[in-house]
Amino acid sequence: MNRFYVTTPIYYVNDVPHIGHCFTTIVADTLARYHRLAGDETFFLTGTDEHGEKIAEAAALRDTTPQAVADEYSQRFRATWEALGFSFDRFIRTTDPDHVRNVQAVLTRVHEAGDIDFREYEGLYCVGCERFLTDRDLVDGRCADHERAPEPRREGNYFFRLTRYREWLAEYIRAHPDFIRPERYRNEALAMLREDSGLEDFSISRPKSRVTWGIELPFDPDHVCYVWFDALINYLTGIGYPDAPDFDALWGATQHVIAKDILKQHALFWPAMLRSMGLPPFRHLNVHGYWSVDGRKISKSLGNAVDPLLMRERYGFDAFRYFLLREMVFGVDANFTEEALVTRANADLANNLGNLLNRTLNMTERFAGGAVPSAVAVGAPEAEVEAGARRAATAVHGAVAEFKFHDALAAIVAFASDVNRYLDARAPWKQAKREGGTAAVHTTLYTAAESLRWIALLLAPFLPEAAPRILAQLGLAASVAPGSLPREDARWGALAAGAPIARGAPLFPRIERADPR
Ligand code: ME8
Repeated sequence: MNRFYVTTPIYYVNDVPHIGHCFTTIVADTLARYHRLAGDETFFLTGTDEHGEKIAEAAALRDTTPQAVADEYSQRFRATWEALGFSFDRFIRTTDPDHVRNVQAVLTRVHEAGDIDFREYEGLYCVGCERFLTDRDLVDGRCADHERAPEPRREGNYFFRLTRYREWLAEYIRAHPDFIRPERYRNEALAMLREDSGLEDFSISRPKSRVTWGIELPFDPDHVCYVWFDALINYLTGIGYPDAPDFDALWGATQHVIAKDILKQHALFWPAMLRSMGLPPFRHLNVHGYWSVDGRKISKSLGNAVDPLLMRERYGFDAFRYFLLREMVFGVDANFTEEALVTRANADLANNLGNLLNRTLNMTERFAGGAVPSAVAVGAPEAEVEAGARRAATAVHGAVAEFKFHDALAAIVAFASDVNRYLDARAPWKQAKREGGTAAVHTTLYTAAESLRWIALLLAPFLPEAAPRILAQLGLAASVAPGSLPREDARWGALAAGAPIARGAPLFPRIERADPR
């Protein structure tokens, strides 16, 4: 049995879910659905990252407790993800008791391995980043990411001896070319590991005199664990580390999905921590680029973060989801505008796919009594459509394996165009007028309907609301069962003739215009 384990970053509870968090979660959800449909044993983990100074600071500003802030924002993420229909198997919180236990167990283990020691440290600290900055992180004396001046700090911290793992890790990344992908991020990780890159051990504790919101170090009750050391371990807790029966099997199938902002922690800190605690590395780290909105960086001060619930209300969540997956080349930055979403949804979903479905259903009512007809006069044009369906399946599977979701969707939509052209060329409305034309009309309509069945199944991981509705309108059971993802050698013609179609509201109505934001 193939296994598949996919994770998103756990999101900080100082922000509300926006297009960026939503995109990563859409990618993970798409992959989880894809693997479930392929029949693989699948686990999908998402959740919230709740400790650290950033949260304590937000609580102090609001005159409340960190726990109250964490509860409120974590619930907000969870409720949003549920409303959007994400199919996660666990929503983890770093305040969950099993996670707290695991972090302490890992700290003990890594400490015993001799990888933690105590040092005085002096430097410039950015609470936004939750770390000491180096010169490279500064622009005009301010943190380049958070645009705030860091604070000078001198304190005793425990350090994880990352530098001990530098050579091993560089070697591992070189020997496993797709461990970190796409390649540009692998190269970035290797650059960070170069001897002259200034790689340092990293601090894993904060003194309680300054921060109390965190997990206490098992070997020194005067310190709490640094939020990143705590957070990364969620990926283990989520699948029942250390003693769940299928932990090892799932761990070996781990696919982390993140954006480029947290590459260093995942590409360097995390594999070294795993090695220190005696676990093998995860399978792949998959890194995507950043979304900007209307050409600008998403920022709280601009208030331009796109609310996925609002997008769902305006355009339907599948249209939003389609746009994000179709527009961003995984690994490269992309820009979001509502105008582009509307243009893309109208061209691909309304005018192409939706049109193919509507005309097939209309003509089935008109020329075949409202039930899927039989294909009785199959010829070269039908064989060509069938070959197109198989090519689309091959393209989808190849693209998903490489995280090229835009290519997968392009292949499905291109196949829908081909079927539209096939319908134009066969012209059932003309075929019907010819003497004895019924067999030809029925064959044409069956071919279109069977193509739509393939399209719906291939689309199901990407558009989980629309795909079952396409199937339902074709008169098929609306559920998409595990194992139903068509491979290139799947049976063509599995759509049973005789089933009554069930035309409903148009699946992808044309969107008239983008709403002003
Ligand atoms: O970093 N474009 O949490 P976070 C694309 N708690 N993706 C974006 C994005 C954008 N503009 N903005 C955010 C943390 N993201 C830590 C993670 S994991 C052990 C701990 C997404 O709330 C993207 O997935 O800041 C990015 O990596 C993540 O949100 C950062 O979320």
